[in-house]
Amino acid sequence: MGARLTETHCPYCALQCGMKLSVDHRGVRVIPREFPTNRGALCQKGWTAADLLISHERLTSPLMRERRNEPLRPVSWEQALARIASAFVRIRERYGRDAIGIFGGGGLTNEKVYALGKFARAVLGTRNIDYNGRFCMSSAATAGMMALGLDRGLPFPLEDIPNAEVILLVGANPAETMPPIMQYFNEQQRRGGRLIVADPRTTATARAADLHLQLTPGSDAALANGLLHLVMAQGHLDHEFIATRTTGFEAVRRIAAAYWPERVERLTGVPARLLRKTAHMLGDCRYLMILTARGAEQQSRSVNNVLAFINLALALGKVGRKYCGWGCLTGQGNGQGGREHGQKADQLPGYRRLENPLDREHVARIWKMSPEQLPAPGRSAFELLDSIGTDNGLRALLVIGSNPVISAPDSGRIVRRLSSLDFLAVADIFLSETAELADVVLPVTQWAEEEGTMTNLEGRVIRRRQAIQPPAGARSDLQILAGLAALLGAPGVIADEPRAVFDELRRASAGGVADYAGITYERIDRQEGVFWPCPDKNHPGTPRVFLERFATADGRARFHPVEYEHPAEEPDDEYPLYLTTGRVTAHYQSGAQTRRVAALNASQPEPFVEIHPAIAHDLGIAPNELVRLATRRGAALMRARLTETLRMDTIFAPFHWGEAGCANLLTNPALDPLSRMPEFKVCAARLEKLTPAAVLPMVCSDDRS
Ligand SMILES: Nc1nc2c(c(=O)[nH]1)N[C@H]1C(S)=C(S)[C@@H](COP(=O)(O)OP(=O)(O)OC[C@H]3O[C@@H](n4cnc5c(=O)[nH]c(N)nc54)[C@H](O)[C@@H]3O)O[C@H]1N2
Ligand SMILES: Nc1nc2c(c(=O)[nH]1)N[C@H]1C(S)=C(S)[C@@H](COP(=O)(O)OP(=O)(O)OC[C@H]3O[C@@H](n4cnc5c(=O)[nH]c(N)nc54)[C@H](O)[C@@H]3O)O[C@H]1N2
Ligand code: SF4
Ligand SMILES: [Mo]
Repeated sequence: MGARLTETHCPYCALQCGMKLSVDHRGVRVIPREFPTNRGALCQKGWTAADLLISHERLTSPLMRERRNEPLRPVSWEQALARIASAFVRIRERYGRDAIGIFGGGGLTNEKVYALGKFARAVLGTRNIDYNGRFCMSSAATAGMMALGLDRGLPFPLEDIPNAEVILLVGANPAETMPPIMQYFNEQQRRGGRLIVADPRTTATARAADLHLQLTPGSDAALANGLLHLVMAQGHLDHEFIATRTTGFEAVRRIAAAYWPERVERLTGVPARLLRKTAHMLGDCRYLMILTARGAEQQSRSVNNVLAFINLALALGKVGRKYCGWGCLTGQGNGQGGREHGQKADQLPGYRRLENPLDREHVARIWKMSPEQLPAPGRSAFELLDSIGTDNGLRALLVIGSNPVISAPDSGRIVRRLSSLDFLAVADIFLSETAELADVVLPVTQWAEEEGTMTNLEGRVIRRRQAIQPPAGARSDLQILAGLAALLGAPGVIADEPRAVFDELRRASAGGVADYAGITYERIDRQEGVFWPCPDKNHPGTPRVFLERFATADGRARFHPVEYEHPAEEPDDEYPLYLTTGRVTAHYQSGAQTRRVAALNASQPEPFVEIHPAIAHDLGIAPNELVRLATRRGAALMRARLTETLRMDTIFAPFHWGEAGCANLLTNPALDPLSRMPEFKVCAARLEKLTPAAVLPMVCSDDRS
């Protein structure tokens, strides 16, 4: 018998590369496919994704423990769900509805995200639901809404990228985080375009660029304002665009006037000569794109960072025009859809707002409840977890699609918080580090075992299709939520079938900012995805937004005056280095999935820190030596990798590992005042050589402090 082929998408990042799964008697195999995003290419993670489906570490039975410190034991689904429902009821009676929290994820399908938001508000009645997108692109989303009135990561499809004459990538390392996307940048350069990269490290992306601005961590707003100062001085402002399509430039102009190149060189470490050259490139071209990612966006002043770059693009008249614009490279598989349909603390489906009376009314009608019954906005992701154990804090938590023990900032504190919950339930594919702390663990079906929709980094809604049967014992997230709703006295409120949920989502989003009303599974199949907004069945979808008007009330984009402010923590005598964190190609996020894929583990087997050889030499650190990193939050042990790709004042650690090598033991949970994004990208650290006597007990201990 021949192999059965199913067209679907990679389970990991927001590029959502098209792939086929081939299933026959020998097993499941990944075959790349032509899709308008990846055009037949895949990264290492995509190629090996089928290993997730056959992993022997897969959870196939619910697990439960009666008391903390007892081991988790397999139980029936009935026992596990009944335990969760009774814990929720008990805690709700004793401490009120808001003592129950939900923590979701940007990798969940649109259907799951929608159901999760509805489950929190309409079944549990809690205001406390948030998700890991707060740790991801929430600052770009906030800035995009403020300046342009709409948060669609990219305002254009990827196919437009090669047409840009100049592209400025800020804090983005797509060569390692989305390798197939590099085709577009390469093509842009082949056509004579220029690529400029702003990153404290000489990454693979920076090496591919025409110019590399190796800025000081945390100095992005100074860089943007400095470039604005220069394009003004060089006479590159688009006065007509500013007058007809924007408001608020005057205040921004006054601020930029004070960012003269020599001052900006001091703040950013980028030579004034390079700043001038960059400004000329930006100012002289017809088609300019400025794209930001986590480097600029994961800081305690990151909404300002993004606004400052949007100001620059607006001043040059390069937003809302063909082959131009500011965009954010969204990261998680459904990082875009995951932020639109209601798992965020302040949000209802269709990017509606919980604080808006008309939005409440619309969604309450679909949910067959009164608007008064809808709770108010709740706490943001870090604040939600950090409230555990405080007065009026969380007592019970359901985590679904995230692994915050590894990925939340100041993770030592988060582990202590989670351990002090009255009740923790985790739904996952694997026994993640967060699931290890749970009272009940629910095994879920994964990508190729279920259906649903995802919205990729372009705003293109695509289909995840089922290729194989799930293992006996696993249930889908939707089935879990539907089952819990029934036990909690709300049978039928959550549908357990993806198409039914999607139809409800379409109605709930109709007329909203992220309008999916005209999108159906069948249309997605016919069109290779449909771009939102798509308000009705005859509407073609919207690959390019803002061409005629911005999504603000008056149709104009808004400048926002932004000053550079220091990061919350800077190097000093005690902690003399900048520590920044990020990713390597082989691992995905908390590593819960990719650390279980043999080929990926072989390529990146253990936690490491990158150090400039000169710094290592001063400290007597040899290549590949185990070193101790310390910050005001805690300490971690990592393998030293010496490399000249770093600035002398900066070290870099990926965050894909747990235990003693967890980078988030070190990171600073200082939050952006508007987006509540933590400062993952900047904190002050000290590097210590280990004495031989110190190494052994530290490696063996399970100490997370
Ligand atoms: N291999 C792999 N790919 C992934 C993921 C993964 O975990 N692994 N995750 C996906 C997700 S969810 C996301 S959000 C994306 C993230 O994708 P990216 O944003 O490309 O990845 P990061 O490595 O987090 O950060 C990008 C760069 O920011 C730089 N940086 C650090 N500090 C600063 C600073 O102060 N200013 C500036 N301008 N730059 C700075 C870092 O050196 C780094 O090279 O990747 C997606 N793709
Ligand atoms: N220091 C530092 N920390 C960071 C970052 C950084 O750059 N530096 N980046 C931040 C960013 S951008 C992000 S996005 C976060 C991500 O951090 P996490 O939220 O921890 O991301 P994942 O590792 O993808 O976690 C997803 C979990 O859900 C499980 N899972 C996958 N699919 C499903 C599903 O369909 N249903 C259910 N129930 N479970 C599923 C996976 O097995 C995994 O355990 O980390 C943040 N943390
Ligand atoms: S780039 Fe992203 S979507 Fe594409 S194969 Fe790699 S992880 Fe998967
Ligand atoms: Mo992310």
